[in-house]
Formats: sequence, structure tokens, C-alpha cells
Amino acid sequence: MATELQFPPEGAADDWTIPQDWQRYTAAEHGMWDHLFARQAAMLPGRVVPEFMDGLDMLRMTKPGIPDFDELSERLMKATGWQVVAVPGLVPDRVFFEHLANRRFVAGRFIRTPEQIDYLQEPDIFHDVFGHVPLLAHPVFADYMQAYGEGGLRADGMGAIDRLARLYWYTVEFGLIRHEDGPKLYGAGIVSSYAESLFALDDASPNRIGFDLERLMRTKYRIDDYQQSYFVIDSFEDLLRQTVETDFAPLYAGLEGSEDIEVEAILPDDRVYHHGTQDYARAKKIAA
Ligand code: HBI
Ligand code: FE
Repeated sequence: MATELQFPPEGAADDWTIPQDWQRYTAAEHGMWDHLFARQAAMLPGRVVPEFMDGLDMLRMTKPGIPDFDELSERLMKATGWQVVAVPGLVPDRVFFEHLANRRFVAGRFIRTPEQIDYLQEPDIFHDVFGHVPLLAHPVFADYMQAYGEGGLRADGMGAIDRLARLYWYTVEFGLIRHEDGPKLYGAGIVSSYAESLFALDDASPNRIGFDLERLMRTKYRIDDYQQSYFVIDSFEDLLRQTVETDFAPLYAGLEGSEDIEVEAILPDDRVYHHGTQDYARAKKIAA
């Protein structure tokens, strides 16, 4: 991850928010949004959890151009009490959790350039808004995101942020969900990426393992490339129940000193949907 600033930059409020300045976007920037949107909208149906497409429709994200956060927040507020606010980039964990705990999703306002079309270090507005916002219109997922924020504030007090960051990474960013005709995508990092939307579901390389909170909190993750393991939740209801019903303090205590699990590992009591070949990661290592 790019280095996080420690103090709000020039022009940002104390809570790190900045104006979106929607009227400043150029035709080229709107065009970039439309290009990325059209590419994902064409390939996601049938691959992404249906509630994601419902959210796109309900929030009128199907209309052309970069969404105006005020319009988006008005609709989102009616649906689940969430709003979208602009920030300059990655914000300190505590600031991030504080916003989520108050149903404010922090989003970048910049959009990637043509050179960055398939990979960029920092989340841009397409990752944050197309990837994360549609499911915030889903009541149960909206509750999960707020519970995550509240859990983050508590974890901060217990020095357990990196445990919780793994939960975020393997659900909100790179999660798969069980569906009658096989696992579907819902993680924002996947659905906002054309190539990873294919890789995460179709490629024989990565593991696909049933969600297990404790196991997942011990599992390392990749920030520089596709994941080598993806975790499949049974439902958003189950994910929310496990999060709000778990007393995290004893869970963190129990994890103290436990060995981290490598990204490619499969454990004896994993519920294995797919035992990956890891061909992709091995080929990358050889090429490196
Ligand atoms: N800041 N703007 C922004 N977006 C994020 O997704 C984000 C962040 N700060 C911290 C963070 N994510 C994660 O490290 C936490 O989930 C732990
Ligand atoms: Fe994200």
C-alpha cells in the first residue's frame, strides 16, 4: 500500500474529507469511467452476486459518467443510511474505522489514467465507488460494513488491527459467496478488476476455501498481485452473524503467538471448493 499520510493534507477537514468537486471532472475522466463501467457491466452478470447488480440499478450507477457523491448519498441514505464521502487517498486506520462505524464510505475522487488501466497502487474512484458502493445498498452487507468499522475501533484499542485487516481483505475486498450454481464474486477488489473477475472464479490456480473466521485471521494476503486463496462465505447473513456474535477479545487472545498461514496453504479441516494448482503464482515467481 502506498504510504499513508498522518495528518489531513491541505484543504481536507479534520475527518479527512474533501469536496468531490464533481463539476471539475473532464470529458476524458467521464470517458474513463464509462469505459471501465461498460467492461465490467458486460462481464459481471452471472459471475457476480445478483445483489451487486441490484445495487448498481437502485443507485442509478448505470447512467453515464462519474457518479456525483451527493446524488449517490441521497439514494443510499434512503436505502441503508450510508453515504459516500471523498477523501484524498488512503486514510489512517482509525479515521477509516470511524467513518465506517458512522455509515460513511470514504472514496477517492481521482480516476486512473489510461496507463494505469489495469493496475494502480491506490484505490481510485472506480475501485471505491463501482467496487464497494453497490453492496452498501444491501441492508445486511450495509450492517456488516458498519459492524466492521465498530470492530476496527475496538481492535485498534487491542492492537489487533492487522487481524481485522485480513478479515476485510478476504471478504470486503476479495470475497466470494456461495450460490446455488457455484461461488459468485462480491469483493470490491475483484469486481472492479476485469482480469481478476475472471481469475478469481475460473482460473485453476488459486484455492477456493470455505470461510472460517479464525483461520482467515491467521492467513497472510497478497497486496501486489492476484490472491492465491479466496474464501467463500455461505451468505451475507452468516458473515454478519459471525461478526456481531463473536467476542473478538478472546479470539484475538487465542490467536496470540499462533503461526501465520501462508497464502497458498490448504489446512486439513478446510472446506475446499477448489484445491488450486498455484500455476499462476509459480510462473510469476519464475518470471520475476
Ligand atoms: N483508507 N481511503 C481508504 N480506503 C481504504 O480502503 C482503507 C483506508 N485506510 C485503511 C484501510 N483501508 C485498511 O488498512 C483497514 O481496513 C485496516
Ligand atoms: Fe477497497
